[in-house]
Amino acid sequence: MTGVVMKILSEFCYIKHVGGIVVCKTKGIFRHKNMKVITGDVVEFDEPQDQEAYGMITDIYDRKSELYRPQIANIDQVVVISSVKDPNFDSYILNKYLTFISYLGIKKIIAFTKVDLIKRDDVIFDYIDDYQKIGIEIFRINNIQPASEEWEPFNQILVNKTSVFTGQTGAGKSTTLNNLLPNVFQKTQAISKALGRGKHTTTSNELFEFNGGFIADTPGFSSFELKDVTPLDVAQHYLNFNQYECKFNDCLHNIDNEKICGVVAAKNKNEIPAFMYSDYVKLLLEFTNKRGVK
Ligand SMILES: Nc1nc2c(ncn2[C@@H]2O[C@H](COP(=O)(O)OP(=O)(O)O)[C@@H](O)[C@H]2O)c(=O)[nH]1
Ligand SMILES: [Mg+2]
Ligand SMILES: [Zn+2]
Repeated sequence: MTGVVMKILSEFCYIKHVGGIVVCKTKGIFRHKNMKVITGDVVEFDEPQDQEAYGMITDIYDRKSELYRPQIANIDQVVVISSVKDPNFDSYILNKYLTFISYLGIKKIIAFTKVDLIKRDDVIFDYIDDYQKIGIEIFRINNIQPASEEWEPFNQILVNKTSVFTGQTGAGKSTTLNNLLPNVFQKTQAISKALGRGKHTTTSNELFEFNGGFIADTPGFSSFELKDVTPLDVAQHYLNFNQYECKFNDCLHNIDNEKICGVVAAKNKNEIPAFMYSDYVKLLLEFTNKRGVK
């Protein structure tokens, strides 16, 4: 039988399959082969026999994507929860993590929260619109009014997908998840609190069923592992820069020659918003320096 690992508690894997949830252990043979089952894995398993309380996982399917902290496999999309105020909108942090999500080969989506805290004509909305203009899917979320119309399209993108929520502390990840999963998510958090564990210890490695797919929370950006990212990775995965053609294959888009670099040409034509390019230059520098100290 085949199923998806929803969570792992010590040696027990909770597997969702067509018939419901079954608890399984992994075979010792996996440890020899250096294979480890993680949350999100699609696995093959034998159901519990007569007297046994648990079944056995017999095989792990190849992963189409993998996040390391928290360790979750087969993620279709990462939703970056980004508040427009408290904490204030920070394009650099956002752009950095959008780059990393693309680097992992995962689709990126932005949900801007706390839109109720700024005026309709606030300049922040121009920045938000720029993401949409360059082709990134964005949503505006007001968690104070979870029943409002804006939630319907947001609900739709989560249908049949495995989505991971991330973002800065205080951006509204948990509040958004509570609004999507009022019963399940809150209950889990209440339990982990009662057990005296940190809020995230039980939830961050757990998939919750939603709209035919799954959702997982993460402790936030700080957990992302960026050390393997090179300046060239940044160049190739930053926002939508890969849609522009450059004369060099390994172009870092930092030579001031629009005949060679399609990105520089697009920037000069204002097709790329200025803040997105200046964040890029800063990011490139951050990762160049990082390599230097390695
Ligand atoms: N005004 C307003 N406050 C929000 C919104 N979303 C979250 N908050 C508040 O922001 C604070 C941090 O939210 P939380 O979900 O704990 O953030 P997390 O650290 O990303 O999980 C809480 O006090 C929430 O009530 C929103 O859309 N509007
Ligand atoms: Mg939280
Ligand atoms: Zn270039």
